[in-house]
Amino acid sequence: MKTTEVRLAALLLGFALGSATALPAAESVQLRYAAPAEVWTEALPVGNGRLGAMVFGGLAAEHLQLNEATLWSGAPTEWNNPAAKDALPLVRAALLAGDYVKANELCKKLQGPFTQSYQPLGDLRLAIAGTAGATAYERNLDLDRAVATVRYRVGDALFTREIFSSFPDQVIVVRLTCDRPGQITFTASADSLLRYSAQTDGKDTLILRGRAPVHVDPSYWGSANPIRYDEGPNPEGMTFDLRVRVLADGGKVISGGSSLSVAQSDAVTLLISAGTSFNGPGKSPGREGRDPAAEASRPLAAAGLLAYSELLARHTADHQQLFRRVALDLGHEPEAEKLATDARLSRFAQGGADPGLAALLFNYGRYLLIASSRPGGLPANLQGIWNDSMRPPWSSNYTLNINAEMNYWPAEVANLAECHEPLFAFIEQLAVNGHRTAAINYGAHGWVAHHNSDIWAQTAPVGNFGLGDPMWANWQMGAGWLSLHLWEHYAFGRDEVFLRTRAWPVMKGAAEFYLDWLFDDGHGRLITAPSNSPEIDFHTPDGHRASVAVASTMDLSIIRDVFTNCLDAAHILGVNDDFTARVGAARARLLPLQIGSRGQLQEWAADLQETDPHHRHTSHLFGVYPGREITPAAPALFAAARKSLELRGDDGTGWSLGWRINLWARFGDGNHAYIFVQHLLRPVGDTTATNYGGGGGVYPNLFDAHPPFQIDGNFAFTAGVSEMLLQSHLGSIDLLPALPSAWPAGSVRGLRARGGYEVDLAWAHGELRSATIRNRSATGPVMVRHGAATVTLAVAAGQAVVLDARLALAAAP
Ligand code: FUC
Repeated sequence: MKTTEVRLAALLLGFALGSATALPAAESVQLRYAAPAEVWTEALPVGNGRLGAMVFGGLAAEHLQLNEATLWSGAPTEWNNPAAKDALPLVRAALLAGDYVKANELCKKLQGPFTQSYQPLGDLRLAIAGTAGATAYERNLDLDRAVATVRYRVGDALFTREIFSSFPDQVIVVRLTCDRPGQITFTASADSLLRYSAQTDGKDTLILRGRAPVHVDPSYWGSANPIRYDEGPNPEGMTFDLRVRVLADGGKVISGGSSLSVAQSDAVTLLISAGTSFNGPGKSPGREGRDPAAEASRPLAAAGLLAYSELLARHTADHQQLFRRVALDLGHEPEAEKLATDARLSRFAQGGADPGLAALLFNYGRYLLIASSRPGGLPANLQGIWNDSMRPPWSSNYTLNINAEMNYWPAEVANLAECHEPLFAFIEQLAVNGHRTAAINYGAHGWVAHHNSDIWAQTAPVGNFGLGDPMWANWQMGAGWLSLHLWEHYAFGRDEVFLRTRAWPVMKGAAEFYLDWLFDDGHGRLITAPSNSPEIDFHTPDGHRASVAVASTMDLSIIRDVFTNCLDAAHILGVNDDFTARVGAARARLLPLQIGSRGQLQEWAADLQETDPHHRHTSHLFGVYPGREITPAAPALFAAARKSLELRGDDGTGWSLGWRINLWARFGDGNHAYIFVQHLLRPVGDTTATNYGGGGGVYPNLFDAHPPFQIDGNFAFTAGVSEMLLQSHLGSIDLLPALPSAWPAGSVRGLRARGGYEVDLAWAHGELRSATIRNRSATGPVMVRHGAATVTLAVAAGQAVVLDARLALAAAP
């Protein structure tokens, strides 16, 4: 498109606020399958931010693998390491002397314990009678209603199961019906991988009580005794309570020892509730915990007063209020859209066009965020809230050097800002704990967080006090990267109270740590050391491998980002004091980023050669995305960053592919971004073995495959598609900045832009047709950009402006 010929014009001013809520096309909001799930990565997830279920949809044996987001191993513990303070100067001295290998070894003296692991809750099993000879089996997940459905016929009778996890009512609901009376007969039982006992209340409720281990080693850590329970008389460890209540319409409910049977009912509702003893990150879950039985019983009793139709109506209303804010249409291929989702994936992988499949994965990311991250709860972990293993990959923890942040990349732009809230609450807790770590480990002010965290809000570097490889264990940038999320929440929504009371203290604390952490390189420049570019190593000049260096580009970029956001926030809040003066002075002295011998953006202060040129992390490009420091305004750095991305190649793990969609979108190259859209939609079958090298894609249930399953790639995909269609990090609203030729016609409604706007777009033949800019919370005018054309709009509060690109009118003033 010759963008210079396009004029943007304000066609219609004073348009009423509010947007159409046309029903989404079924093909882009439904996962459909013709057979029950055989493995976990074929099962379908439902969740309410806390209670999750993976629904297998078995015919005679239904299986719901259950999770409760607060069920973790461990307890609060002392993770800080006073000896770190003495080792730090030695590490720095070694690095300044160019002895990388020695510095790597010494870095181990800075480490603390591993984090704990997210634990599976249990499994509900239904042995269902009368399924022999079933036909017309189908199961699906409707993202628009957030309901999983199983349907089949036996003879003339049509059986239906519906499963959802309700946020308003805090229970998982299973409904079994048949269009003939008296046909529902089954036995329900529950078990758990954790220590448990199961019984019934003698009436209609199954009760499973259990306890989590006091320690679980990470999956990647070989140890003789990786899962440990406290065997003492007053044991530590989280306790939990899972309850399943059976409400039958007609027929009989028979209570066995540890199971419940239903005979010849017309229809049955199962209410599944769970609670744990988690009582906040600072309290012992074994000794100062909440009563899990009370936590589980309360919602069960309340939900039991509502009819199924009411539970369903309350659930869908709550879900759709979030989900229907955004609608995406990337075009349709009827041949593909009539297929089951797994068949659709294979067809697309073989080159069959299916733009609706990308829209489906985009919508799935929004669905998964709504299902795994709700106000009042914990942030989505590496697997959201869905985990069936006691030693899940990487402990299913909060991995702060990319993964936890990536989970929240779509939150603001894809109009789910409320779902960002659990991350903010978690960051505030990290800030509390991280103040102690900063003081004890480094003698520094402010707060610090490292590579990993968990439900206990651990803030020290991991590595089991000296056994971890500093390549991943030692990394001091957690507080800085997380602070960006609070700033972005303000940037999109313009909530000044939030900025003042919640964002500012966190951002300021992170900046205070970095003010102490930085030091003069002897030439007036501020640098960091030890410093990593997660989790890559390099060839040392004397022929070894090392990963700890001086002033990685990521360190400098994150610190610059924190400082810039602090200064911008201070300006808005009217703060002008010694702190802001120190931040301004330090920012001016940060070692500038450098361009290396290959024309690339250097990854470290020295032009070191990475050992793996195609490494999954693209940490040195933080300033391109998610940051905003490397932009076309600095053309040489921008070109060098692009060169670095080219050098990293065109493959990667699931989340790595997702990051690259966002990066290529920021480089304005929609077709290159689309290569990664295609890769991320690559079916990986049921492989769950960890692959660090590449080969990311999706499982049959569209969960992102690192492999193994890691949910961050799902979220990065949704963010990436948004970023291809709309950007707003440069102070303007940029329409269709990276539209690939594979999506020549389409529309999107409800994306958010920084500054307090919501945007709808329509395009055809690869060209922008119209844009609607709604003022949700903006003050002052905004520049709207499309290619080289710009227009500055003053959209009144509560109003919208429609731009019609076809009319080629002169730009409005
Ligand atoms: C980091 C990444 C891995 C994985 C893990 C959870 O260590 O390098 O690829 O995503 O986090």
